[in-house]
Amino acid sequence: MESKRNQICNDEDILSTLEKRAGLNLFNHDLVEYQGFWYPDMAVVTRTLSAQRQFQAQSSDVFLCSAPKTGTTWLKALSFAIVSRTTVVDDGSTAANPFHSKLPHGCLPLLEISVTNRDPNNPLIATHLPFSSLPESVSGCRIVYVCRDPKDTFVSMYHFLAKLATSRNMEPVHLDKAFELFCNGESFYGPYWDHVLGYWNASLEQPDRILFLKYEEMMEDACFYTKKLAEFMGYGFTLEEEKKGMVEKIVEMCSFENLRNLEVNKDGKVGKNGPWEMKNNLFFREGRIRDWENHLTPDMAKHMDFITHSKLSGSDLNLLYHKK
Ligand code: PAP
Repeated sequence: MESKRNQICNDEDILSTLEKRAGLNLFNHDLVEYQGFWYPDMAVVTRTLSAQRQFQAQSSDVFLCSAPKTGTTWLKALSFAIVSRTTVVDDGSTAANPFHSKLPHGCLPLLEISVTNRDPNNPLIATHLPFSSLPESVSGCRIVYVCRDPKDTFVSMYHFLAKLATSRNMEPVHLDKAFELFCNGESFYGPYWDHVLGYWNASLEQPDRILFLKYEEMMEDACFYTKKLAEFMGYGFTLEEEKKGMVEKIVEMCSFENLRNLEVNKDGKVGKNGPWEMKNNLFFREGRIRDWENHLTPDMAKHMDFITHSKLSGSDLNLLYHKK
């Protein structure tokens, strides 16, 4: 009892000293710095701290990890469709397919928001937490990480936040200001490069446990990466399933075009009536590689590439996508 009370006091002390700063964030909230990264608000930090203290992962759990705007929605959809393919794909009916009633985000829990009431048949848990802040018990579980060229990640984040602000009658951040903040690492779950490097380095140390994916490579060969993802998660396709076109069906079902055009993703909302309520259609914009060419000046692109080269120097990770 005494030690619990001490821990609560200790946690309150930790939380009260955290730095807050205006940055590139949801609903123009101040960012909160925790363990070297910027969090969207104090409530998320509080829940992260409590997950770090209490969350007990099962060895069969699979963590889907990403910085925001790097392909999270797609990775969630593919992974969920893979593990529940008997209902999602085989059944074929709209009623059995959760993608017709919710955004892929609603199909699995988010570690730093809610992991209570888990479906025992679903081993998937998503998180935007950086590798270094994952709860201790995750160290025995498989992790899939997806990343994306920083320029496209930024452009996607900028549009998402601008639309979100407008939907709440708030002033959207200006592109130049947003660019400066992102480059300084002052964006939610940023610095982006540190987030990627944490998982990259861990994947080099533990390649059997951490699958490191790139959005652009997945876009170029979605079937190949869907098979790879399924095998990694322990849900590999049988020859029979492959012959029946199961891989292609999953790729098609989870494609940008298909998900974007579902009624629920045109009109529905996620986090209904809560502080984070958002329209599902915000998660589907262009779904393309190199859309940054339409939004960044050549100087901006050069500047961000320079940061990427500097931040990643010494690692052999190439985050910049070049057309084949
Ligand atoms: P989140 O972190 O808020 O969940 P996330 O899904 O990581 O966002 O990123 C959104 C991007 O993925 C958007 O990119 P864009 O702004 O450049 O268009 C979105 O369009 C894209 N996206 C969403 N669903 C898919 C999909 N099924 N296939 C490919 N890209 C997708």
